This record gives sequence, structure tokens and C-alpha cells, in this order.
Amino acid sequence: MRIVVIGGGVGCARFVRGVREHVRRSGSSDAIDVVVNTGDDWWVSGLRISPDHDSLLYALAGVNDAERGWGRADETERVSSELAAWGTAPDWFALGDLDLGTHIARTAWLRDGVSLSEVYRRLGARWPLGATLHPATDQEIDTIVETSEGSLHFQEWWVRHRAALPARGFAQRRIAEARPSEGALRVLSEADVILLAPSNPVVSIGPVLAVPGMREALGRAAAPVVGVSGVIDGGVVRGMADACLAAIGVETSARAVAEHYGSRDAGGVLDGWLVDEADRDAVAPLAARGIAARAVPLWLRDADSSAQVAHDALALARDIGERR
Ligand code: FO1
Repeated sequence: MRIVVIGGGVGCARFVRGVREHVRRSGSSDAIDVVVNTGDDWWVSGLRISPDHDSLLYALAGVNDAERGWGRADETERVSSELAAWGTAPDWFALGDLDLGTHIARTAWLRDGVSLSEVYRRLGARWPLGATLHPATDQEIDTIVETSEGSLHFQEWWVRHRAALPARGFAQRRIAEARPSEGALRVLSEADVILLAPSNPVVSIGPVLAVPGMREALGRAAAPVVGVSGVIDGGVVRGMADACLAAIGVETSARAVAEHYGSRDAGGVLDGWLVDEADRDAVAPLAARGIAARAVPLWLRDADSSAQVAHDALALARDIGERR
């Protein structure tokens, strides 16, 4: 079976580790592919930084800083302090020395004309990830945030301002010229199940769906599409998705996020939606909207709970597939 996950960042990394653990425990030969958000990416000191990819890469490789959720474990910041001294990197964006190795390698390959998809392949080849990572698109689609103080790159809004600056909207730069990567299109067409990770619906899932042609690829996929709510009992599990959701007028609730994604029958993307038991009252209204929801324990605390959430998402997808 081919399992495809869409998302990026810390929530996605934890979820994909759960899918990988579930596959390992089931003894199956299921393949796991991840269509990764690139809207967080940006240029710093002439280097291309890809946060949502690198969080996944490092977490699946087991070399991540589990506490922060980004960057490498056992990090030092000698070069970063020099970059701040030279003024070529913002002092509020910490670039560890090991992490800079990744950015330098990625940028060197990009400057040689290598596609982002090929960069992902080369970076992933270094460790046994148990999953294959594909950029949503090979073109640059940096997320720009419209705020009360003008347009900011997502990273400045997110890291420097901690999403505290009221956001009026989000857009991906030059999105109209972007196309889904070949890898993303291939795995979506071959998928037996497609899962939306419990990532930030606006800045991690949104930019993937915004790539022209991506929604169509999802729409024609034979696989059922099941999302996992990143909102539990009215609160976001991690990060500041509530600030993003408020900016686009979506209530921070498991039900509202599912309705934001929309049911596939009504031109949206979801066949199914996994909510936490605290949100069981969302199940019936979502069913009435054509989204098969199910309430299960949703906290990704450790390997066991993450594998269980992955199992539950795949079970819902299977039940939907049998009904279709
Ligand atoms: N997040 C922070 O809150 N502070 C940082 O200094 C920071 C540096 C950083 C460097 C490389 C990288 O790949 C990610 C980094 N992040 C940092 C995380 C990143 O800004 C966001 O977490 C993601 O883009 C949101 O998913």
C-alpha cells in the first residue's frame, strides 16, 4: 500500500513518525511518501532555508532537536553569531552550525541547477528515513503575510513577531507560476490513502493546496483523503495556528477546520476527518456535510500514541474506501 501524507513542520514530523511506527509494527511493506510544504522557505545570507522539509528530515533521521521541533540536536551557533555580527542574517533567526551544513549543501546544489525535488532526494539519501519526501512544487512560493505594518515574509512574522502582529491575509509569492512537482503528482495518483497531517491549515497545508493543479490532482486521486485535526478542544496542539486561522476568519475548532478544507463531494479535499474525543460533537454535523468524522484520542505524545493515531486514520480511510 502507498500512504501519502501532506503537510510540513513539527506536527507533520510527529505524525509521519507515527505512520512509520504503525507500518513497522504491522510488518507491512507499505510505502510512505510526504508532499511537503515549501511556503516557509526563505533566503538568509544567500542560503536557501527549508524549515518544514528540514523538520521532517531531521525528525525522521533521528538527529532533530526534539525540544525546539526544528534544527539539529547537539547544536552550536558559532557561525550564526558571526552572520549576525556581519548583519547578513537576522539575529532573531538562529542558524546552528550543523543546520548551516544542510543549507550550504542545498544551496550549492540549487546553484548547480539541481531541482528542489532532487535536493530532497540527495539530503534524504544520507539517512534511512522510512519515507520519501517530495516538495509540493519545485518553484519558490514563499508565504508573505499581510500585516498592520505591511507585507512580511512568513518567517519574520512567525519568528520575530511570534505571530503577534495582526495578520490580514497570507499569500504565496508567484504562486500562479508554480506547478506541482512531478513526485507529488506521481505519488498522489498512485496513492492508496492520502492523509492530511495535523499541520497548520493556513501556512503548512494551505500553500500545498494553493499550488495550481494540486487540488485537481487530489480531486482525481482514487485514494480516500483523511485529515487529522491539529486543533483539539478549541486549542491548537502546537504553534500559533490560531493566529493564522483568525486572520482568515476560521474559528479555531476541529469542526471549523474540516469545513475550511471542505468535503470532496462539495469541491473540497476531505473524505474523512479524525478529531479528538473532546471534539466528538463535531462528528454528526460533519457527517451532514459529507465528511466522515471519527473521534479518537489524538494527542501525539510518544511512539505508541502516534502509531495509534496513524492506525486510526488509516482505519477510517479503509472504511471510507469500502463504502465508495
Ligand atoms: N523558529 C523559531 O522560533 N526561532 C528560530 O530562531 C528558528 C530558526 C530556524 C532555523 C532553521 C529552520 O529550519 C527553522 C527555524 N525555526 C525557528 C523554525 C521555523 O521558523 C518555523 O518553525 C517553521 O517555519 C514553521 O513551521
